[in-house]
Amino acid sequence: MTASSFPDGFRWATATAAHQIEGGNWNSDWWRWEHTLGSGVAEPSGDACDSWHRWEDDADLVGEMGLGSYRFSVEWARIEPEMGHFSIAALDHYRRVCEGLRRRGIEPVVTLHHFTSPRWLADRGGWEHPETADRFARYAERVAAHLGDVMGRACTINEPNIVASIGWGYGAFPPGVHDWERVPAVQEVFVDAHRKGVEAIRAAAPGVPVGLTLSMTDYQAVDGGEEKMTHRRTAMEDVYLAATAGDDFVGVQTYTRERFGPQGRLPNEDGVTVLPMGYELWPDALEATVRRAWEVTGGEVPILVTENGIGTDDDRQRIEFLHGSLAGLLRAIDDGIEVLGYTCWSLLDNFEWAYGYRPHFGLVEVDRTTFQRTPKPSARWFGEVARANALVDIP
Ligand code: GCO
Repeated sequence: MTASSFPDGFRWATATAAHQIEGGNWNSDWWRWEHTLGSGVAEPSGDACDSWHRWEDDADLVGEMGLGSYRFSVEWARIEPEMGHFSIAALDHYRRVCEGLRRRGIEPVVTLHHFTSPRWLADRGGWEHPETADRFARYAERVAAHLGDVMGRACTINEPNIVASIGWGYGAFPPGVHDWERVPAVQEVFVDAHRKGVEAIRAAAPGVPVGLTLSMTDYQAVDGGEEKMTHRRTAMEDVYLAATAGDDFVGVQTYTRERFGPQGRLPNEDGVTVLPMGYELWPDALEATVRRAWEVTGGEVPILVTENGIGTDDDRQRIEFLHGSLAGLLRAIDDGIEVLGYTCWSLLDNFEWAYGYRPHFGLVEVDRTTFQRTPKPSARWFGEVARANALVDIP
């Protein structure tokens, strides 16, 4: 019988990312991409949730839910607006955010790169240029030196596999390249940057746990789809999981499953609910990816679930999804897998990249003109789970 309680010290968190909530991130490659004809982005990020100014409201919301951690990202385009020129004012801003969280008893989990890059970096080849790894390490060193004594945990790069595949394969993220042949070189730069980033952070902020966060999908083979599934999974995940050796944790970020037949990816299965972003409602995916990450890393790297959630207007569906994901996570923990914590994506309804503001992943609703935050019933339920450190029944 699987326990309903989570291990002592289990970290309950929610997450956001700078570009998706702060507003006015005009010096980034994403801002330029959003205003590029033909990029396919539904709408520009604009003011987002105005969290650059309203971050204390966000910190209060996290505290009121009783969560012990808050994962957010710092924006490279603000911290190093021109190559080699660092903004102390921007670094001080993020230091105030970390201090404000700690005053509320919340551990700051800081992501250094969450999809967006400074325009000057993109103009120099971005993540396809080998030099970017060293430029990232220099940036990471400055952030760790400024925030090392106030940040609780550092995530180097968020979902490099997504940036590489969507930016250089599908062409739906900047730089909008449609050439899968170029993706492996981008992967290599990301892996090199992560390793150098870990080294830089450990040197400047000794003792701060550091890891990579990776988008992982419950890849399933049906009717002879093993070869196609394995090919996709290896390219999307194993390259990066191998790069986490020696890290303090690996951040697993899971949303759904994908099925593969002999010809490749299969359409969604008949009868399975499809979410507004076009993929299946599949709460069991998290258990599958946590088990796989543990297996591929040989049980050497503790797991931290750094994103899990759904974009939906049906908040009860959100609660049911979270409940299902957490039930699966308990089964994995019950089997001896070391899971340090769970992070619900997202604190706020926010800018969902190419989809704009349409998908609602937030535990908290945000009025697009007044920026008023309103917690949803799922925020209350998730707060009960965190306080109980156990899986609470669905109301
Ligand atoms: C990602 C990003 C988040 C997304 C979330 C919902 O994993 O793609 O980290 O920025 O908003 O995943 O799609």
